[in-house]
Amino acid sequence: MSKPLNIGMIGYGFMGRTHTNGYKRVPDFFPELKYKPVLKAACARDKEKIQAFADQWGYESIETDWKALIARKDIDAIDICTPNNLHKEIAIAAAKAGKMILCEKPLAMNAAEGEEMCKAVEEAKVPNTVWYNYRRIPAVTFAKNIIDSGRLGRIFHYRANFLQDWTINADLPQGGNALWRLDAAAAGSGVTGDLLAHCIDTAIWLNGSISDVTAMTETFIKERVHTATGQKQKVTIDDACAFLCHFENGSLGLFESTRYARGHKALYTFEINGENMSLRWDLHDLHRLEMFDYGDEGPFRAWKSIHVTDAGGDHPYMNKWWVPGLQIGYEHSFVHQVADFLKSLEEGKPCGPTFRDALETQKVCDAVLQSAKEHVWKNV
Ligand code: 4PW
Repeated sequence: MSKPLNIGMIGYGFMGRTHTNGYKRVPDFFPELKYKPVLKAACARDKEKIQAFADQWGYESIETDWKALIARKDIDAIDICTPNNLHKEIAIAAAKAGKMILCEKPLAMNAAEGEEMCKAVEEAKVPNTVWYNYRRIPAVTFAKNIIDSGRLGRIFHYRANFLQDWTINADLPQGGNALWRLDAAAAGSGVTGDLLAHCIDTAIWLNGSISDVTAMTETFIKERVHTATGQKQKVTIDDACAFLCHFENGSLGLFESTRYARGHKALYTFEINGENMSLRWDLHDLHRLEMFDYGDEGPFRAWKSIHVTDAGGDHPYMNKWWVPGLQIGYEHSFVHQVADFLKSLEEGKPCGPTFRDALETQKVCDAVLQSAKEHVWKNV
């Protein structure tokens, strides 16, 4: 018999939609799970907008004050989809009220905040997870399984990119609905927390901890009009960031992210090179995992593509969807995260990345930004 898990969603933007879609799809495609998400309430300050969101997506009720949402006895789990500057306060209050928490990435504005959030969820012993969704794209999970099997041998290199071009226009304001990502007061940082954080989360998951970093950042557009004041203000986010690092396993890392790569909307790629095998992946072709296996001989010792739909049931998550050979997409990574979270509740196990896991990513982000500021190597 299914057990309802009442969701209280805070926020209604892009991520509010991706997460809600996850909650809605899970019962149909993962019917074996004991818990079933119920869209109990959606919350935001703007009553009209949150009502429209609730009506469209099927939330039973609305709140305009997140404290009132957290106080409700009929809410089991709080989903935090607000700008980053609200994550800490909401998460700590939700933990104190004994609610489970699913928090949008990055965990916090910085590691000091993240530390407080970890303490709060750990003291309250509430299940928690952070939406680093790319881990749950089947080809990425498959790469993790291959790496964990040891087939790559000693790892030498890891490199990743996350490239976009949506902020090249100097007339774009900072602050306000979709544009809070450009306002350091709301976002904490620019591409480092927004995009590189994804690359770092995946990298740590696949290749282990990062020990030290050296970075450079650039802010190409120095001033933008702030939506709240209508005045030009200094831009303090990083528009672009690149860093080198050492992993604890002795391999070298190379990461780049920007919102100024004309032509790129969401190019997330990574490559890992081991002594026996290399793997590479590209979000634009998300089912393809490219592999070079040095164990292959003669003309077969070459790059190959494994299309993570061909075997259907043999690839992570794929047997939950259609028939072998057919595709799924970006939004399914969120469905998988909901399913894994519900399964972790059944099993009484943590659902990674937990707040504690995401704090490690946050610490790397902090070290990256500090290194860029000081022009020196920084330990994580
Ligand atoms: O979390 C990231 C967002 O803030 C996403 O994965 C991609 O970049 C899509 O939008 C932004």
